[in-house]
Amino acid sequence: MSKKTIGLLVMAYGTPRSIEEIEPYYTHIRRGRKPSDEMLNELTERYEAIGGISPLAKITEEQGQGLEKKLNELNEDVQFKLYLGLKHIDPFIEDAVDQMKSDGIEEAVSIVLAPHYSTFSVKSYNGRAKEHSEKINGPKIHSIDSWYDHPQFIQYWADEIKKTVASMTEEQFNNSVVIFSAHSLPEKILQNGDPYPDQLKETADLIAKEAGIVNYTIGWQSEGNTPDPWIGPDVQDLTRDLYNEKGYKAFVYCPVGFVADHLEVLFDNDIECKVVTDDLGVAYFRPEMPNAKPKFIDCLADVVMNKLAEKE
Ligand code: FEC
Repeated sequence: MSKKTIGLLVMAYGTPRSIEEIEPYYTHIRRGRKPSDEMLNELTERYEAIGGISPLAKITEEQGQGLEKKLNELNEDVQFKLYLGLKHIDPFIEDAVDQMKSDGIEEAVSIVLAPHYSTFSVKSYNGRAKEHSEKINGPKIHSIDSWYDHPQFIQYWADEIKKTVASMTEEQFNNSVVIFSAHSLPEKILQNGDPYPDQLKETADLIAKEAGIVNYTIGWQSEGNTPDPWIGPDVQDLTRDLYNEKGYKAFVYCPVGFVADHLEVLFDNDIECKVVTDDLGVAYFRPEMPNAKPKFIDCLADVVMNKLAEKE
């Protein structure tokens, strides 16, 4: 008897794969409004500053393939088949759902490569997948909402922080602070009781406890280019405030709201935050991102397995 195939819908933000793709990508992020030349140039310069294009496309692919492989190693009676669905560039989430339908997939599990739930992010990924599937009479999708407190995710960051701490001088360690951050969102999400900020705080508390860190706080980064107020404090302002108030000499940035090396980390942390720490004459540390490291893939596989066990 042939094994049942379950669709593994892995959803991620997406990134332009060439300079030419920056404009359509940015237009999609802006819900169809073309960016001005000035905005486009500014974004292109940010990509140039991290080497031309972002490594995100390759990493997302590796994460998806690693997860598919791990799940197939763990399960003998079913076969998982990977479908990548991106938020802002092809293959879009809807393309992946279409592909599942044309491959005859009847049941799928979906995971977003972002740990924390927000109405602005994870809800929209899962909503797009389910709505499209209902529209085309496609597969039944079991959506995962969040995994910000998964023990293996917490352990990943705690281990990275311990490695970072081990590389510090004693003076740096005695005067260090860890800043846990996620992508900022417009403040209006808070009016409807969005769980996003509380989930970030819980991630930070759990990691700090596991790593034995006492000096830590949360911050927000990468806020968008729109007139709305965004959730703060912004990590750069926070760095200056912490320096002025507490005199820390070493800053450890943990962008735990992301899972890969990409523009928002390589530019917003490694360039923008570092400009601030250099200006203050203090040390900058940024532990490695999970990317497709086996420990992280194992964590994602456990998240998927738990979801499937829940439905049985
Ligand atoms: O190419 C790369 O390497 C970077 C990809 C990238 C990731 C990412 C993650 C998140 N975003 C979230 C929310 C918003 C909101 C706006 C917004 C704007 C941008 C722009 C770029 C961009 N985002 Fe993004 N984000 C990435 C890239 N993001 C480029 C446009 C230029 C700019 O504003 O900086 C504002 C939209 C608007 O203008 O109305 C809101 C959230 C995440 C984390 C969760 C996830 O991965 O889905 C939330 C990666």
